[in-house]
Amino acid sequence: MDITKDKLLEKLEFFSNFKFNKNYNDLTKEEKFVAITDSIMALTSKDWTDQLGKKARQRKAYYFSAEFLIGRSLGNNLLNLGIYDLVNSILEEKGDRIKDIENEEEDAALGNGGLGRLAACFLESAASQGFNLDGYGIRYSEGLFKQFFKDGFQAEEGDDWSSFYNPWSKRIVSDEKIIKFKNQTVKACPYDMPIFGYKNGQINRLRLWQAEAVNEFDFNRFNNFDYDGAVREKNEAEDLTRVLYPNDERREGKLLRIKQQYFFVSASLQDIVSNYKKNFDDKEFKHFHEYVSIQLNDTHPVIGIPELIRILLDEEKISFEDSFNIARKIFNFTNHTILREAMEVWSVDLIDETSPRVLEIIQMIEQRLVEELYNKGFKEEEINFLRIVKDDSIHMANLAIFVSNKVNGVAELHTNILKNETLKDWYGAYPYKFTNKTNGVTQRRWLIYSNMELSDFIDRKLGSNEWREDFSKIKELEKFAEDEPSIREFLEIRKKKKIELTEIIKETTGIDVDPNSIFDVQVKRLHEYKRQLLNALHIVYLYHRLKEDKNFISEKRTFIFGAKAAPAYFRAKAVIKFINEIARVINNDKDIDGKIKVVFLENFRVSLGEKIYPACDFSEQISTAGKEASGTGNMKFMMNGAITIGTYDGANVEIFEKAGEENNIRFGKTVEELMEIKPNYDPYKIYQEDIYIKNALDSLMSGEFKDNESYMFLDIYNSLLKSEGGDRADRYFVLEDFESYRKAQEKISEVYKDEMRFGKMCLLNIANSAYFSSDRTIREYAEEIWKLESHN
Ligand code: GP0
Repeated sequence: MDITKDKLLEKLEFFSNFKFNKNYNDLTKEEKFVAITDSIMALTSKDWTDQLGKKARQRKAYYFSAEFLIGRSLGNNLLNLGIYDLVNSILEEKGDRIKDIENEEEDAALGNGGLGRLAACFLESAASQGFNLDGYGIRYSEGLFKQFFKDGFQAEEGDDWSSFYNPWSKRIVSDEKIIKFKNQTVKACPYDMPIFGYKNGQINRLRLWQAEAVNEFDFNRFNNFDYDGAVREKNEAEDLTRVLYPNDERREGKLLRIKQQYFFVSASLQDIVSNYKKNFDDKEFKHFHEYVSIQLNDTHPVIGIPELIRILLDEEKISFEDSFNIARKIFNFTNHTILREAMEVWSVDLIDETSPRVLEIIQMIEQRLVEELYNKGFKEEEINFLRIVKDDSIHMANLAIFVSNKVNGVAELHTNILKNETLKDWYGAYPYKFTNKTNGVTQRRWLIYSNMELSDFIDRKLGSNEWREDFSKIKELEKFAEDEPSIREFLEIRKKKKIELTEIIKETTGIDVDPNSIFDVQVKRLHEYKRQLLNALHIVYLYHRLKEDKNFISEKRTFIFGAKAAPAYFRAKAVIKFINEIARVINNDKDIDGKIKVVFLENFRVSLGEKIYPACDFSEQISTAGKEASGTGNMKFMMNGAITIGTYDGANVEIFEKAGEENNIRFGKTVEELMEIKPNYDPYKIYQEDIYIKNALDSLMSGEFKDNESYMFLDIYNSLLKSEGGDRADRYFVLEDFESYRKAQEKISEVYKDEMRFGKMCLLNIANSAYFSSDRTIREYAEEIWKLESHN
């Protein structure tokens, strides 16, 4: 790929004329964004086409995921193609700033949070390392809702992300597939996006399916004045891929959702099978597994297992036995959570309503499971516990584990909990299937692209930019941990990124924050187990102390939040309102001399994250131990030098281990300790015995913070102190960990005060972040699960 300035200029002018009947210089910023992206697509399309042809007969892995949280693509694609600086200089010559053009791009928010963003990082890392990993998913016409605040309450609106123009994908009509449900037949139309590897010429593919009607328009109905009826089939088909379900880690048993899942895996498997037939002469599919490996991202695509068997059995006339054995070699399954409410269970009715034949095949698989366990010497109750079909429901995780070749958790602690608790009977039956793959994030987007200043600093210090490709070299930064001038330079860069964020805060919220204050940040989905409430109650505590004594803390603090709550998750929305109220009261209280400020940024998303991670001093990773499977935000912060204030949970454990506990702040009870406390846990006692905790909680009820009669604060208060409907009070041990968190927070001021010490700690976090690159994660998947070779 050789993209030169001349070629770019030529294409820019061409697309300006072709698309808009204008010269480039007369385009609006939005049109310029389109002309630039079209030019990139045009200049890379020959290579892409060539590679598709070349790879058709190579082994590939496919990442099946209902979510790909891509965010923006322009900046990252330019970076990976090695032309960011070139395009930057062309735009400068034309009087534009590249960042302004980048800001024109809508985020492709086709995912909820960590799980979807992980999928996007994985595709990028695989391409960058020359692995044939393609993605398959859904092209939702509405991405994750946009969030805004109305009187401090979360409100949502649709995210019509692709209506203007979506330049990164190509609709490939000739690869359409037909999907048959029990009572409906639709077309699946593929939209292909290129995934550019970092300066290696590799282009992989993300194929997202959109549902369309087989017959868009019924002429006769229209002619008989039945206008709605004329387009009914079209609307019903398009409804299938209209929305991304905004539930994160809580699931809804909705017919539409299981139909979405079946829709995209059926289309993807048909695609894989038909390509195989096109490229290989193997009617019996004897070598299929030598070319195909599929990773199931959580249980969402698990219905693909019986669907593949259906295709092989019914359409390719392979025996059930052989089809089943092929499936067993091809599929692998990743679990992302141990939360009960997140394990997908579908009623038999719903599966039947989706595809009766798939239901039959699930029952055949179930038969195999029972036989196999019986032959292993399992007793009846033991077998019953592991059944796929139980009480008229299909347990998707059981189906996945039984058939998959490998099953993995996403951090060491998480995988151990799977083996020893959540899935211990499965582990007993099939120990060799279980493996850990600690998550990672791509340093290209989250460090090199998001924090160019810091990246240039690293180049200068290491005297080379090799670390950008081989991230293990980042370790060499350690040499500068004691070097005062380097630390000063480093702190200056951090300051610059903080000032930039300050400007965004001012623009979007009107709040003035001091860039010299400590930036303490918690950005992630809002969920009780993530414990934004612990953070909030601590802020209230600090505020109460400051009211008594303005000098209670020496360093100014800015608490920054970003979080979307699932629209139906009342308590999560209550916490948003609570934090917004805290912000309103504290930011306007003259008594405390601006010692603390609280900022809740609206609509947290990938493109906002890119501006937040580099500007953070302390990264809040405060989930209840055992609940956050891995966390990936923690890694994005670490790579940018933030210090983690965190519990012993998920990948935090590994962060502490790699970067040293002395360079981070650990607090809170461990999983084991909580298990011991659990039977006799009494949060009410803690509340009564600690006046500050009591005051903080009482602020929910006293009118100090107001919830506009929504009863939201009562709900929060009750959740901490009263057991309700079988749930313990304070299920997530907020009060239990409060004291320890308070001490950890004190340590923040202490650490920050000593600039050199603080800078050194930050630098050591970056230097030890190599393990958290998704390049490392993907290498492990490629070698141990997918058996792929690098084409780099
Ligand atoms: C897990 F089950 N995760 C789910 C889900 O529905 N959505 C989701 O984002 C997350 C985990 O909570 C995680 O710990 C993990 O790192 C991520 O999946 C990727 O494995 C997020 O912090």
